[in-house]
Formats: sequence, structure tokens, C-alpha cells
Amino acid sequence: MTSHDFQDILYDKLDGIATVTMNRPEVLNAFRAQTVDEMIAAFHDAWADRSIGAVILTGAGERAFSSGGDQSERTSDGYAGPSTRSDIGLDVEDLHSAIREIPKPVIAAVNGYAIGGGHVLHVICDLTIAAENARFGQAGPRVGSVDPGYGTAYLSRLVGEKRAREIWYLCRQYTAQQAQSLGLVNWIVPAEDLQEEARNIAREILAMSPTAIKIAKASFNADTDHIKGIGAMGMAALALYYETPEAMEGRNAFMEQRKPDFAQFRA
Ligand code: 2NE
Repeated sequence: MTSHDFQDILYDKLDGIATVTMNRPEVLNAFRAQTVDEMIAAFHDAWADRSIGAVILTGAGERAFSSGGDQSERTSDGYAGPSTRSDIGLDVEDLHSAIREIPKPVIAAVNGYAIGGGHVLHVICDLTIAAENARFGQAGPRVGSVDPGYGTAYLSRLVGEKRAREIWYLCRQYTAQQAQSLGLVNWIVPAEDLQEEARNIAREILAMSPTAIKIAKASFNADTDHIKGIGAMGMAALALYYETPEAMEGRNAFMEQRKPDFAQFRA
């Protein structure tokens, strides 16, 4: 897949910095199978290109980084699409691996909502710079889903167990200031400065020894790589959960713009 084949993302390389932009602003940059496949291809390109020393991940438009998995694509068989490796029809595990394993820092530039699976993407990134208007949170339990593995166990490494459980069990939204207090955000800047400030951080990294950075990233990862296995178990369970009326009630309620009725599943 070459960059001119991309439909759901923008991919740009300039002065040693690659930028991957989720480009579906009409759905707040929700990702479908194609979006995920294109992001994986872009990260692999940036990985192979020795002139690239840092990657910025961001969203198109002014409203969102990403609102997570595209619920309009989701059926009881998972997310419809050409994805072939994942039980849920969306290769998020491979995308998470690409972001973690590329031996170059990945900077999330959060320009609005980072919600659901979109929140997990910024959690996995090495660094996060947020616009003042950014909003953070998980949404899965409200829409009959969960993004287990890095989305849960690694999140708790960042914010602690109590806060991670709060984030998942209550599905609240957090401001940029609150997210920074939780340890989720490195820097907060005015929205109009976000992309340039992200590039400034990338330039600082480019001044460093690439091999030292590569070793540092690999050593951070080594401490939490076992979470990949937790994710594999969780995604297999998620595929089975998606087949249930309970999971579809969450998805359907979002699409029908009503509150989900989960009480029936406690009877
Ligand atoms: C993000 C949020 C809170 C924004 O709310 P609001 O009111 O500011 O915007 P609105 O009107 O909800 O969204 C604008 C348009 O984007 C669509 C909406 O349906 C709406 O479309 P129109 O009415 O203009 O036609 N949209 C937004 N998010 C979407 C999505 N994820 N899929 C499809 N269409 C979406 C609010 O939009 C929100 O709560 N969004 C849903 C967040 C969510 O539940 N994400 C999925 C979580 S599960 C997940 O990501 C996942 C996983 O659990 C496991 C593996 C992989 C992924």
C-alpha cells in the first residue's frame, strides 16, 4: 500500500518527521477496518524509512483526534471490512503493536475528542500533547464494547488502578487539565498551536541519538510487553461478546441516539 492509495488517513513525511492523520472528520475520525489497515501501513513505512526519527499521530478537523471504532460498521460479527487477522474484524491489536514497536517515538497530538478506541491510541503513544479543548475518556461499556489489554492494563500503569477502573466503569469525559493531572498528558497548548508544538517536540527528539532513543523505547516496552497477551485473550472474548444481544443493545442505542437498556441483561 503506497501513500497515494490511502483514503481514510493522510500521511506526510517532512524533515525527518512523519505525520499520520486520521481523516474521517464527519464521524469524529472514528476508525473502520480500512482506516486501521492504512494506519498500520503508514507506521510500517515510517519504521522502514531511516530518515524518519519521530511520528506524530493526530486527527483531521478541529473536533476530534478519534472517537474510536466506527459503530455504523459494527454488526454481531464485529466490524465489517477487509480485515482478515482479527476476531473482531478490526486489526487494532496490530495497530497497537505498530505504534509500540516502531523504534521511534510516537507523539499523539490530541486535537479534540480522544474517546473509546481513540483514547487507547493516545494512551499507547510515547508522548501526548493536547489542545486546551481536548476531551479524554473510554466509552466501550456504554456501547457494548471494551478495548482490553493496553486499553485497560497499560492504562493502569499510567494512571493507577483506581483511576483506570474509574475511567472504564463510569465512562466519563476528562478535560485536558484533568487528563494531565492523571498522568495521561505531557503538555497542553492552545488549539491553534498544537501541530507546530508537536513538531517542535519531534525536532527535539531528532537532535538525540536515534540508537539511544531506540534502546530506551524498547526497554520501556519490555516492562509491559506481556500486556499484548492480555489483549489477545481479551479480543478473543470481545469477538464472542459482540455476538450477544447485550453488546448489540449498546451499539444500537448509540446509532439510534437513545440510552441503552442494559437492565434487561441483569434479570
Ligand atoms: C465523541 C462523542 C462524545 C462526541 O459527541 P458529540 O455530541 O459532540 O458529537 P456527535 O453528534 O455524537 O458525533 C458527530 C457525528 O459523528 C458520529 C455521530 O454519530 C455523529 O454523526 P451524525 O449524527 O452527524 O451523522 N460519530 C461519532 N463517534 C462515532 C463512532 N465511534 N462511530 C460512528 N459514528 C460516530 C460521541 O460522538 C460519542 O460518544 N461517540 C461514540 C464513542 C464510542 O462509543 N466509540 C466506540 C467505543 S468502542 C471502541 O472504540 C473499540 C473497542 O471497544 C474495541 C476495539 C476497537 C474499538
